[in-house]
Amino acid sequence: PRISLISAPFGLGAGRAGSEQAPDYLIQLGLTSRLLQLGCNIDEMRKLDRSGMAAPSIQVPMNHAVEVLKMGVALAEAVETAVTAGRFPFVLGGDHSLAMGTLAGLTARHRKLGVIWIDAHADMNTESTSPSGNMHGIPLAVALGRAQLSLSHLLPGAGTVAPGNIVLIGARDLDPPEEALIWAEGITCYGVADIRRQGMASIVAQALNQAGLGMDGIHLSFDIDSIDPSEAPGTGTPVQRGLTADEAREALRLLASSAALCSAEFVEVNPLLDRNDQTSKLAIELIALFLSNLAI
Ligand code: DIR
Ligand code: MN
Ligand code: MN
Ligand code: MN
Repeated sequence: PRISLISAPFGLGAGRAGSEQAPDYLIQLGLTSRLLQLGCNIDEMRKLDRSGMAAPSIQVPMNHAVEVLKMGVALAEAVETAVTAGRFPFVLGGDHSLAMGTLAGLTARHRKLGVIWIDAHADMNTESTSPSGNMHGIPLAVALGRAQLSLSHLLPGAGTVAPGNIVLIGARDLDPPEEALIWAEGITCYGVADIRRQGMASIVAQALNQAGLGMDGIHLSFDIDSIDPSEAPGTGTPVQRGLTADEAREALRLLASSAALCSAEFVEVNPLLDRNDQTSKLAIELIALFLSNLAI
């Protein structure tokens, strides 16, 4: 498919600085040349800038909320434009608060959107349950319509994502209110033990079925902290006992091959916290694997 590569150099939704450097750093380390070498059909490359964007009028009592919302507005518009033009949006972050912008843009176009969320975390806190005040911890609660902030604050015409069409993979560090929300909404969650028992291929097949049932498309949100810190140390909130890099490779290859996938984002690489560019190099490899295997 024709891909719209949208760089979002933004990290103020995380508790530690550095993820805003990832897009430029990955490109400097050879990301785009690798994609061109592999023959990826990149139609458009955009780098977002939040300066000049107007923040929505809602007051959000969280860290850097105004900046997060401005970036979300810019990203929502870019994603909506890409989808309208028939392109596959690939968002390169940046921290995971960006998902609010991506999902706003997507739900404005796909009324029925499934979401596969590969992450050590559930990102399902609200403004009132967040232990950190960091906005990268709330995007799924916002998408569900369970927070004060909603996707439609970022883009008029944005919708919500139904709990039955959200699947979490790799989650292993959940705050109690997030666990309660997952239970209350009946959200499907595959932990690392499930992956070891059933194999990643089976988990991905189940996730595609669950997330995509009756939907217009599926969005993949990939947080690099899903991978074990031994293989991906360069991220702001590492959590032990994660996916192996091989499991991530298998998941991304299988997801890319599904015709149901309509968009993806890749977030939370922090070059400042990395060891010898280990995480950045892995990220480049995973993104190239994913984009070069995209179906359609
Ligand atoms: C924690 C950490 N649940 C929070 N979340 C992270 O701050 O809400 N998400 N790191 O990626
Ligand atoms: Mn996350
Ligand atoms: Mn995470
Ligand atoms: Mn936590």
